[in-house]
Amino acid sequence: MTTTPSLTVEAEPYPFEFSPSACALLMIDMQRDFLEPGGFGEMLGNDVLQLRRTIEPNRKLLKAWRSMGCQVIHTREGHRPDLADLPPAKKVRGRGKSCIGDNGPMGRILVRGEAGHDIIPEVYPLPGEPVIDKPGKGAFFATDLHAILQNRGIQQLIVTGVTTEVCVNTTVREANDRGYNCLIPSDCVGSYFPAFHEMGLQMIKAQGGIFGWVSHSEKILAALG
Ligand code: TIU
Repeated sequence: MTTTPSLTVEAEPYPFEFSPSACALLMIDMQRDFLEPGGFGEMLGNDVLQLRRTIEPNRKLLKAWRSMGCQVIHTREGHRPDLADLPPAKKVRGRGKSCIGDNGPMGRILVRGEAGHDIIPEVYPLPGEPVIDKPGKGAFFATDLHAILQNRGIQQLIVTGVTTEVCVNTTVREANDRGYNCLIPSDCVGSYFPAFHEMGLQMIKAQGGIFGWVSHSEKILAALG
């Protein structure tokens, strides 16, 4: 199915064309444990302010996107309470004192149903907006995201959330290989490491947009009118 693009967003490496009815806003892992002071991310020594700057632009974009009646999909990284879907390699990675499934500052770390695993209130899903619980970094791995997008005729994605070089980048690469065009608003994605954020965006838009396009939320809002 081909849909005629009807809106154009100023972007790099060149303008991004999309049809609102065939484009979903995919918000990656805006979870309390990654973004809130006192969560798992901060416990690991990360500066959550690097991620918190994405909240307001995401909130504004989400509001505008919802008001157009466009599709919104959220993701959360985490595991079953029995940890049956947690690869042993992921559990022990980092050799930290606490690992996935242990008690953390906001409940069991990266376990579904725990407070820290949930999405921050500023961008909380509305009833009817799919929430994809993913065990990996990419949102397509071991989830029904691709089926949902196909069933809804989605061909383009605006991908936001955290972190730029980990779950956002992995998801954009997975989406690109499945035939989706992805636009990433730079102010709506963030990393604990500013240099990785910058390079994560460069990697997407280099070589003629090898994985996708990079823009800014203000430019998307301008295109929406
Ligand atoms: N959502 C996401 O990016 N999960 C991570 O594990 N990110 C890190 O930066 N570690």
